[in-house]
Amino acid sequence: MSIFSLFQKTDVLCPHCMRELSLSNMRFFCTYNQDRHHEIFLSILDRFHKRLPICSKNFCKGHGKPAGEAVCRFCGEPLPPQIMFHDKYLRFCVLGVAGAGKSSYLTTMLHELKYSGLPWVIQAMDSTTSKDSQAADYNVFEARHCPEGTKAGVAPKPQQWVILDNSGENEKSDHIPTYALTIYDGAGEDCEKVGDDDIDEMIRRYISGAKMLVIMFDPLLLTSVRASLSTDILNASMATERQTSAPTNMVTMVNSLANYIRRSCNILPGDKIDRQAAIVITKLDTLRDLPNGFGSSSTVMKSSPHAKMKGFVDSDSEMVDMEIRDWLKQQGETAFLDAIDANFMPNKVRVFGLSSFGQPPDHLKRLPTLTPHRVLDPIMWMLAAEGIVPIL
Ligand SMILES: Nc1nc2c(ncn2[C@@H]2O[C@H](COP(=O)(O)OP(=O)(O)OP(=O)(O)O)[C@@H](O)[C@H]2O)c(=O)[nH]1
Ligand SMILES: [Mg+2]
Ligand SMILES: [Zn+2]
Ligand SMILES: [Zn+2]
Repeated sequence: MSIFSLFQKTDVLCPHCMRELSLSNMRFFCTYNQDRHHEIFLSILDRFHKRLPICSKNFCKGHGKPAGEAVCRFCGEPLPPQIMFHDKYLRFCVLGVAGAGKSSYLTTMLHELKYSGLPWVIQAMDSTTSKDSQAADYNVFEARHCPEGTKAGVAPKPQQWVILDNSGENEKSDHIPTYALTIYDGAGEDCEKVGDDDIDEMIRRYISGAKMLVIMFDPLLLTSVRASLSTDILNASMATERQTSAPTNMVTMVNSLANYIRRSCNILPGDKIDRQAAIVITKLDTLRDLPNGFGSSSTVMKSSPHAKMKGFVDSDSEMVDMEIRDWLKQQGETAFLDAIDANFMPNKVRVFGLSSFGQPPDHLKRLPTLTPHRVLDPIMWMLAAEGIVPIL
């Protein structure tokens, strides 16, 4: 793609503030003279051709060259070049109450994505993502410790990734498809707020800008599960400082999360949420040996076929969806399922189950050797919906 034809496509959002970008709401800089960064302004022709402005300063090393840096006019953050050159822009938001397992999931999911055997190169787009994800990855995979709770009240910076697709279908052309990926992991405490107090403006934009919502539920909040699980496993697998000992009603949880999403996306209270939503039951490892858990012969307990098959195996995912719904019914949680169907569009919602760690942590929150289970399933569903991986 030529550098001059950047803005022909529609889907350019600032990855930091999720506002739609056109040439006029970006500022451009010439970066050729390192000591003398200077702003370059768009000419009428630049606007007409939707192209980057060119430095016309006499004696500048960058004279005649297009701007080397762009900044979002709304939030002032620099725009990584990948955000302008990508073929597809994927954005997803991980939501759920405190301690549901969101941050643990993201860390292991990204780790698995890098080593999944899929023909992709995953690169951090900015230095914050690179630094933060390295620290999170080290904490979980090397130091083997559960993540800290995510800070509430303010929007944490979303992670910005880029996927280079080497699957070779385009061998003849010299173009490698690239997908920009923005992932937002909020604090559970923020999602739990009910009532109409203002949601942080930034959090609101991340949620409404997301293509897919990953909504996580902790099975350890179910009364039937708590009754049959050992106290040791229960304590080790809960964010004890954040999750209250009294189990929260799952129905209230779905409804309040749905309202939180509605308020963020300006959806009327009576309307269903028209957004791809993955409903994810976390910490599956704790249910493995329970009499009222999932048997080892169930599909959800078997390893995931998607990455191995380099596509999204729809029949497997439908089976998992069905098994979890059946299981929830057996636990007496029909109202939870009804609440999901009442809030989300039936053809856009799917139930997933996963375990980020594969086994429970110990009482000091230290982790055993990690064996993440089905952590790529929700993202493979999104990639399939975007036409990036085939539906098998
Ligand atoms: N057994 C088990 N426990 C898990 C798993 N994932 C997370 N946990 C437990 O859940 C706790 C909370 O996990 P986090 O990933 O921090 O949860 P969060 O949703 O990010 O929480 P907030 O940041 O407070 O919103 C961890 O400290 C672990 O004890 C898992 O796969 N298996
Ligand atoms: Mg967290
Ligand atoms: Zn911005
Ligand atoms: Zn210049």
